Amino acid sequence: MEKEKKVLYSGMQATGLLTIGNYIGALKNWVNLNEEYDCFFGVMDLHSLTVRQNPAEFRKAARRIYTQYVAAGLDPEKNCIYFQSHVPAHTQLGWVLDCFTYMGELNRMTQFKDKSAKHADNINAGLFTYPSLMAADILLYQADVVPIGADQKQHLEICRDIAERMNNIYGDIFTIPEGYFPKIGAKIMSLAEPTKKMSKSDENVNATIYLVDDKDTIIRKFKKAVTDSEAQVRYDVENKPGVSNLMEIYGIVTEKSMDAIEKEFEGKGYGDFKLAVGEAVADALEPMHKRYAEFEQDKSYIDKCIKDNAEKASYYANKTLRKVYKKLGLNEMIR
Ligand code: AQP
Repeated sequence: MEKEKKVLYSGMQATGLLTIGNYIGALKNWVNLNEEYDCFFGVMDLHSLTVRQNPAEFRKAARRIYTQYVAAGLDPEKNCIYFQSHVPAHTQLGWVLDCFTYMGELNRMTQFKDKSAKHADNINAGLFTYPSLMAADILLYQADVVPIGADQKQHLEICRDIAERMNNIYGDIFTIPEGYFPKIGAKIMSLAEPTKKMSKSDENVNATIYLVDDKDTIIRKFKKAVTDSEAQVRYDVENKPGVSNLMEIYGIVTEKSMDAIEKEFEGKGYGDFKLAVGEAVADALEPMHKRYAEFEQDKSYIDKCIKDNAEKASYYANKTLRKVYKKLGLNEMIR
């Protein structure tokens, strides 16, 4: 049977507070796309275990991310928003995919290299096999489209390779997913080191704008953002990475082009520019802050969504898992 709408899958790790990188590179696009597709959005709590978490903070962080998805405008009654750990099929298929993923492929992953360097005391097997669990996340829901930032491109490619490999051996098991990359904003950079990606796990709080930051904090952080000594608002990623990053952020939240921004700040200094960026970002996040506060007042709505969507996600995921097990020749359970 033809699917009525194409399926979209995406998710975020619960490794800390969401940043405007996560928002611009992912969440904002999800909100724009969610009417067009049947959507599954995961809070990827199992993936987050590849880095040591403080259990109490981790539990809160994952719940906060769930609520932020909803506060950003994703309706949990229309979109399946769930915790990865609530659907055991993820790890079950993850194991199967591990058996169809080559060490050489995993060895090439830049995220593994980056994270190994960052957590040299904890280079665990989960970090290494992260891409096959991510492939399971996507393939379980037979996703057609996966909106992601540029940093996840390599992981999506390995997912497609694994799916094609298994389809070639066993026939049609998986839909081959396509990436969806924002035209601008696919990689928002750190405010402190603009040649490095903005990340929620960055230890320098001034490098990152968190979605929970209030207006004063946002403006203060933008004022401190590293730029250059040219004092000209001009888009030139190679020679002016700091200013270009701020221009991208500003352009996305105000929907202005890079040309229009250059004209707007012609003859003005970086002080005016940074203030404008800070105000625009704070204004863009304000509706989300308000809705988030409302959900915090009454937790029962989010509780119900978490429960209902775990069942919904499990239904679809188990359907694919059963198909895979059968194709591989595993004996069915006798009930
Ligand atoms: N700086 C960014 N610019 C654009 N997109 C970004 N994403 C993350 N950072 C940026 C996109 O957000 C989605 C969720 O990412 P994730 O949480 O699964 O993992 P990540 O890419 O490793 O994100 P972080 O914030 O950098 O987390 P940590 O610090 O834990 O590694 C993805 O679609 C990602 O592309």
